[in-house]
Amino acid sequence: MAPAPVVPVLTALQGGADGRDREDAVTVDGRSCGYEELLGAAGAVARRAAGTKAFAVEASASLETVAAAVGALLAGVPLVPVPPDAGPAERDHILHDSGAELLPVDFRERADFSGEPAGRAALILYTSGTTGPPKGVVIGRDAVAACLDGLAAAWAWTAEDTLVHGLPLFHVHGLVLGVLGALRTGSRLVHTGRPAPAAYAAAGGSLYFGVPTVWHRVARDEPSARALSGARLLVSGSAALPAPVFHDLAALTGHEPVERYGMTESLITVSARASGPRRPGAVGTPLPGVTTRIAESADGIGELQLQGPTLFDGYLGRPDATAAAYTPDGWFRTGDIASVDEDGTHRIVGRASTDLIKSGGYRIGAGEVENALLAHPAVREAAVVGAPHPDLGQEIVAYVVADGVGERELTDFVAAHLSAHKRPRKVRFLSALPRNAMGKPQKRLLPPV
Ligand code: MLC
Ligand code: AMP
Repeated sequence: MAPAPVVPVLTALQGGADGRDREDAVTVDGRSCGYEELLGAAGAVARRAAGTKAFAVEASASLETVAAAVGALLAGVPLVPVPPDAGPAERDHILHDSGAELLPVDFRERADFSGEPAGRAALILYTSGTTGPPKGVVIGRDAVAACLDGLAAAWAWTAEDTLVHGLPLFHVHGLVLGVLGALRTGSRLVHTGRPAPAAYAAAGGSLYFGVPTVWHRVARDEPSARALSGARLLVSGSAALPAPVFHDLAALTGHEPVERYGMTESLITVSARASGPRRPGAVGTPLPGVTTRIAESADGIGELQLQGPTLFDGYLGRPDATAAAYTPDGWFRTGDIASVDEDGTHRIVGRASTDLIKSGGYRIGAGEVENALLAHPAVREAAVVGAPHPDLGQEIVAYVVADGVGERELTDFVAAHLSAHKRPRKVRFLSALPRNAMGKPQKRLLPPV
């Protein structure tokens, strides 16, 4: 039997949508291009990537990163986006683990790539677990297509929209939803470089994406928030949107934000609808094709588990970790604790492990930061936690046992080794970590921040 054809992902970009005539179909950090130009630049990337098993790019917020993502899909070779501020430890791990070579992208290059896509994997995104270095999450083209079609239906997202956001282009939110989503639906894209409230206000979009930290900052900047009243839909995700931010946004912009829930491994699986109720603290109902269940719950609260077309293909080279992510009867274990209201509305109430921290919408493994701290010669012991924070959701706090080193030096050390957003925001020095009789550190016995 002939293999099934590889699914097209960027249907609007490649299908002759109206965007073809628009010189500013895609704007990133002040630079714009039309669809023809983008396809030409991506064609040049695809030619260079063809024949490799994966390729990496420095995923700055730029047209180059957009061309790389499109080029990867044209060639059918997975893209490995490297956070531009990744320090040597993180960068070496990503490149070594994926086997991808860093490809320089020159947006002025043009080529017409007419080959068929070679394979089904679209992206390999590195994401943190509770311990150890980040794992490569292999995301298929079919999963991306299914997710984006589900979201387009949920949010009435069409080529009439102008999508605005300023999120990083090395995670699902900014790259899959924020770039590939625009190129599949045909909506104009304005990426603001950074997700600053004033830049959101100036962009004049209809559809806005942000993580809760961004929405918190918008809500505190009244003129910018009021400028969003002409939009159609404000969408929040990647972490829990605090209820006060929901209410402030509604009051200032006239729009109750739509909240949706997802993960790198599952893409977006649950969302409130443009046409339906939006409730603070709730993430809506499953997207088309997604089935959810709450595990092991007497009180209706337990781990959220999933099945559906948007799930990942596995952790790269880690069949053990991939198998462990599923229950024996084949459900993906999100690690998030949730409940479901009588009408099917899902609420995410926490995480099973406190060692997975969400700060500013970034997922950060406590173990990864602990290992970075322990690499400093003055540090003897380290325990890292996420402490509640009004703007970041959680802030990274490190408790260390160390001699002759200050807070700033340790913070900079982690920022330089891993990346800036993984740095502790606070460091507390202890004479010893609290441990149980077995000698295991007891994070719940750490002193308050
Ligand atoms: C500060 N900086 C340092 C530093 N201290 N640099 C090096 N060493 C130090 N010690 C610099 C930073 O590099 C940065 O520079 C600047 O100071 C501010 O850094 P920051 O404090 O870390 O940024 P902040 O303003 O707090 O960031 C907030 C934020 C960011 C919201 C902009 O957290 C963000 O972009 N979050 C989005 C995360 C995201 O997209 N998650 C989606 C995951 S996908 P400079 O020059 O850069 O300003 C997912 C699936 C789903 O979850 O459901 O969506
Ligand atoms: P990441 O792999 O970076 O995409 O992080 C996924 C995690 O982000 C999930 O497991 C959740 O803990 C969290 N998350 C994403 N969206 C939401 C949301 N709307 N509400 C609460 N948590 C969320």
